[in-house]
Amino acid sequence: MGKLQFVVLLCVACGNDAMGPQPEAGNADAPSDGSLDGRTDAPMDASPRDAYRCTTDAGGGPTHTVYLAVDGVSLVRGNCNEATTSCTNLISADVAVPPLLAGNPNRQQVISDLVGQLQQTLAPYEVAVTTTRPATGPYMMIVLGGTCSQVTGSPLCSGLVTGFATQDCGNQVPSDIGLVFELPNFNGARYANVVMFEIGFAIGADTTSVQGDCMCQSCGGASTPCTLGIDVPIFAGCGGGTQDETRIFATAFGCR
Ligand SMILES: [Ca+2]
Repeated sequence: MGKLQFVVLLCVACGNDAMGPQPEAGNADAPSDGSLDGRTDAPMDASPRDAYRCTTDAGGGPTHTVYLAVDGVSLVRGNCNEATTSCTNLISADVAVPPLLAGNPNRQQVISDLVGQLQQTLAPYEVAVTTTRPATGPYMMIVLGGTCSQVTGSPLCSGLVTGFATQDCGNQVPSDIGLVFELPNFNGARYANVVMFEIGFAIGADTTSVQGDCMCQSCGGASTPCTLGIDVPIFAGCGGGTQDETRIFATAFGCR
């Protein structure tokens, strides 16, 4: 099992100084290629970096899956981060997460919008988004539903917290689990942005304060689709400096 990094709270509007890693100041000379420590680069490593933007088919590769658990799932507390067994260290006790927006008349529309936006944002990459649990792993599982306190029992929960995730520096864990909480007035687009953040976190991307970026830690309330940047200044969760998010996604999933 890969090493587990720290847990980050993704917030609707919490300030960067309120929680989470601090920005690294004046580090203009840091590597800008977003390379992942200890990881062998994917075959499309040939420069120029445009190759990472998945503008052309890189020749296929394994199909990856992001499973959105929106219909309720039982999570098991453990020192683990394993979607196939629903085992996670993000919770304080075993918990049955309720379905997302149970009883809400807009439920299906929200889920449809959420899936649609994710599929559009991830279209360049070799990754499928589904609400049906795969029969076998590996797959990433993003659990949506329940309140932060209800699901995690964590004292860190507040009305601003939209999700919990474990940062997987170097993407060593193949079947990560992320949690997204049910929040008032969140539509599909807003949920999609939170999920994108968690997917990035689970493949080793770092957090940023850049508005509109998918790894923006304090942009959880944004209702327009987030984007993946190329030279994004980041906090120092895995490294620091800047990161090429298109490269990180292409390395993790491959180009479609
Ligand atoms: Ca991972």
